[in-house]
Amino acid sequence: MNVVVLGPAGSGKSLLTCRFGGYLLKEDYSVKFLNLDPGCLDVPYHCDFDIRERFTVEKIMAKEGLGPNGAVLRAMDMLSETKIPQLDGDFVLFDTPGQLEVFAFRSSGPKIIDQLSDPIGIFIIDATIGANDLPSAYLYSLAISYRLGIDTLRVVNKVDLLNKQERERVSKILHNPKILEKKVKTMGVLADIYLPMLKILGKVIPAQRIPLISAKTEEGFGELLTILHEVKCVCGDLT
Ligand SMILES: Nc1nc2c(ncn2[C@@H]2O[C@H](COP(=O)(O)OP(=O)(O)O)[C@@H](O)[C@H]2O)c(=O)[nH]1
Ligand SMILES: [Mg+2]
Repeated sequence: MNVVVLGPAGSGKSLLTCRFGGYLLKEDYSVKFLNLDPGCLDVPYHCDFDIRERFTVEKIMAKEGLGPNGAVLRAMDMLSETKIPQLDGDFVLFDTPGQLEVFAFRSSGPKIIDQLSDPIGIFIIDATIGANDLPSAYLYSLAISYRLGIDTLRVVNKVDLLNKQERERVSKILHNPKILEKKVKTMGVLADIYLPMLKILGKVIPAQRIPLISAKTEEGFGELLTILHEVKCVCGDLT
């Protein structure tokens, strides 16, 4: 199964790749790890393929006299021309570039995803964004999945950083996003857009299982594995 780990910078893509891969190995699956982030200094797992052996953002900066943003753009264009090796494994995990928006909204993301057979995305929502902003993170995940053309399940990561009340609030909103209605109403003219959107999310989000996980403590990994199996092995339905 080709699993592409997606999420904003710092949401925990690399740590989740490392720890969830380790968890799968302990469960006796064969696992391959691929790092597609040319900008990272280090990854916490042993790579079976590492894009940094071909190019890095740092070297591009030095060689082409570019600043960090220019070099990231250049690196993403180079990534789009890269042939990804086809590796065998029960789970082939792809850790993606730190700057998700550059990966997704330039050609590299869609071109990489196109090379993978039957991929599934795991989109990380960082729990520290706060419960009230879960809908915005969810909408962002939809935009990314749409752009990349990949079926994606969502996880809320870093729940170890939430206290009991915050965790309950996250669970509550995932079960019923419409409880945010009062907050949205205070947002002025854009409420005309947000309110109908919240109604749709109120139907869509509770129908999905969005596990609360921690890449640090490995909480929720069992549930994540179950969902992956259900999505890819049984019915292809994300609910
Ligand atoms: N407490 C906590 N920290 C996490 C978790 N997942 C990632 N981190 C930390 O968040 C930071 C960014 O993680 P990283 O995997 O590099 O994010 P990436 O940019 O998405 O690859 C690192 O300091 C991680 O140790 C988690 O579940 N809990
Ligand atoms: Mg990373």
